[in-house]
Amino acid sequence: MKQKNYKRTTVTAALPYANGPVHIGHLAGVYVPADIYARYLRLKGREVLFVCGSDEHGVPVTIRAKKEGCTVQDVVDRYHGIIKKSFADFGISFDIYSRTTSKTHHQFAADFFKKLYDEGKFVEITSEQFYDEETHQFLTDRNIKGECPRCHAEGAYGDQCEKCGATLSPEELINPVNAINGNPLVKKATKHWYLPLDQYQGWLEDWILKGHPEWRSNVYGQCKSWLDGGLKPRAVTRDLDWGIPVPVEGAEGKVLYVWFDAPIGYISNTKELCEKEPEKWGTWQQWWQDDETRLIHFIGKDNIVFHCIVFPAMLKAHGDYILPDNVPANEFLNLEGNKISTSKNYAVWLNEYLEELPNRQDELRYVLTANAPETKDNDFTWADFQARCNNELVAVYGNFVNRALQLTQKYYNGIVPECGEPTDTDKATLAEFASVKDNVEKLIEGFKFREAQKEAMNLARIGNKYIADEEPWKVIKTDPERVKTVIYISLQLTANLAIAFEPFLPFSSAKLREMIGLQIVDSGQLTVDSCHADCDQQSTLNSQLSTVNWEDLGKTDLLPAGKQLGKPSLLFSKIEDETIKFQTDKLEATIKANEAANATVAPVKETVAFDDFTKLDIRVATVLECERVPKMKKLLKFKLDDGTPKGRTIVSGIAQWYEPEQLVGKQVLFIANLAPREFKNGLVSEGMILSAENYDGSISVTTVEKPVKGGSQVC
Ligand code: B3M
Ligand code: ZN
Repeated sequence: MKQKNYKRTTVTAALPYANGPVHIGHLAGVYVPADIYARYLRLKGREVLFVCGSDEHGVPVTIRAKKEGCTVQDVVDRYHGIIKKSFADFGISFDIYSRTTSKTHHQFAADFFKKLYDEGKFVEITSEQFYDEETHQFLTDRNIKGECPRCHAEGAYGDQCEKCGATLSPEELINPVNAINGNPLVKKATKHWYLPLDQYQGWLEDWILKGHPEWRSNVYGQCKSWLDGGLKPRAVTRDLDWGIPVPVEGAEGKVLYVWFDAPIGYISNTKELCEKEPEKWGTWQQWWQDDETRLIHFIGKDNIVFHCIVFPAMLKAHGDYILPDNVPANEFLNLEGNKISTSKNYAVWLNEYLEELPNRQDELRYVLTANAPETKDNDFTWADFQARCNNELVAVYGNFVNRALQLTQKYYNGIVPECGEPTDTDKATLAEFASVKDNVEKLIEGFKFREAQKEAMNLARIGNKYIADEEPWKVIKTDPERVKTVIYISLQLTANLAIAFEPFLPFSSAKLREMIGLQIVDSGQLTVDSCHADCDQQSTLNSQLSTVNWEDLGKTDLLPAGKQLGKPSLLFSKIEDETIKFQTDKLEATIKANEAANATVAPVKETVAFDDFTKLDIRVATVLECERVPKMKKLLKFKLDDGTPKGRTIVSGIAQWYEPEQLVGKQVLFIANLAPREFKNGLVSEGMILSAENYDGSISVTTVEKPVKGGSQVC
């Protein structure tokens, strides 16, 4: 298909729910790829608007508020702040990050609804829905709980069972109740407005299936299966007290469905920006209603239907709007083999990452892109993070740049030397460089970011190999003229790397550019304190700065001979084992805590009569000796002071949980009148030591709170 030449691009990134902080899954799936794309376009000198904001409506925020015992407004205010800061900290260069509780958005979304309503684009349907008679509330799917009809787990939601993953409707739940208070539910009639997607079926088939065969296969495939299944009308309003009130008489207690208002947020946030800085951004209509504008939605795979089917149908119903040209949705990122989960706190939260690994934004951006879930679900592991940082960023990119800059300092006081006659190797190296631009471009424009970054890293590999093969540190003794050429070429490669990595690793590119005095067109803001370059160099280097852009990539004269470079410092440093261990321990602890929270208590055994209970003689003894039993791995042999001159021997199967010496001197509980038991090797156990099992199956010996005399009875 021929690509149309667009004048400008509107890039959107899914609006994250303000019901928790953002984690690496969000970053990998949506925000890093979107940011690479937006930065790349800016570097190319294209007109681009990168828009996002918090999604502050919907049920999840209301559930969070109930859980935390605060108002919904408190929840969204808090998480909006945290999320916005995390994005800025990671260099996600939105031109605007606003929120769906803004006045502009409420007005815009209500007007959008009203226009469709007035033009008769909705159908009104009255249906029976679950109702809590005590609180006088209709309940949304998420607020209904019950037994899963598939796996019979308790506590499945009205839209999904988290145990077996089944997609459900509340009608299917066995014994549905109000998830908040456990009240039983009745069915009651309620009226809602529906977008009749069935009426858009033919149009959507033409537009997507015929018009966009180039979309990623996961996106195209999901659309096709929705279309093949036949579209049905979808409710765009809900009975809820949090959200944008339905702007129609007689609709009290109803709000716009969150998935109706959230995508409109892309447009209203654009409007907010354009109204704030009209000279810079022009009108919002330019970004949303002009045929010369290309619209790209970055999202995760669970949002495909809304961005490819529902939102386009809304835009079509409204008229005037452009439609997305591409929707490069990613699959999911797992964490150490498990699903990332906000509700189970199983994630690497961006705010915590930066506290624990300060100034390492680019390391995370790099690994998330290298492992991006573009075609299938992928796994993030800390071991892989460490390996990629140390073996690629430090050992290849960082090492090459550091060698080139340090040698320039050492031999030429930081001044770029003259280039002599290039050898065949020099020419081949430079030619390889020249081809990188086209490759990276094609890949980025085809939304293949992991391949594109790999290509940029290959550039660093070429440089690393070149300098290692040419060995300027040896040649300097025999042929100092030749070294000038080798260093000259190495410095050109260095400058190329600063450009090639700019969309991917903006922090280290900024640092590198400062060291070599290379100014680039603005690819997007970085927060000042997170750009850790040595800023004193700025003043001395400014006079020699030349401004480059993406088109300069591949050039071999970016740093002219005679140019004074700044003081070099390391671009990356190694990630130590302790750092990784800290992170993996933290995840393990979360898993344990979740297991503990879910652990079920064993059912209580049949009742026994008091007389039966008194038949057991439970006593306290002091452990005199404790040792392992040869050839019987599970057993520990105890010599106990049970108050008798002879003492007592008990054998217990707890060797897996204790070192024998840990128990010597401890007071333990034991059953004194249990019939003796003989083991295969002739060993006789005269009773049983009592212990308790933990949720993870580990064993803890029971003991007394204050020392007592050996043989004292437990009553
Ligand atoms: N907030 C769902 C999500 O975060 C939703 C996206 C809205 S984009 C318009 O996955
Ligand atoms: Zn289930």
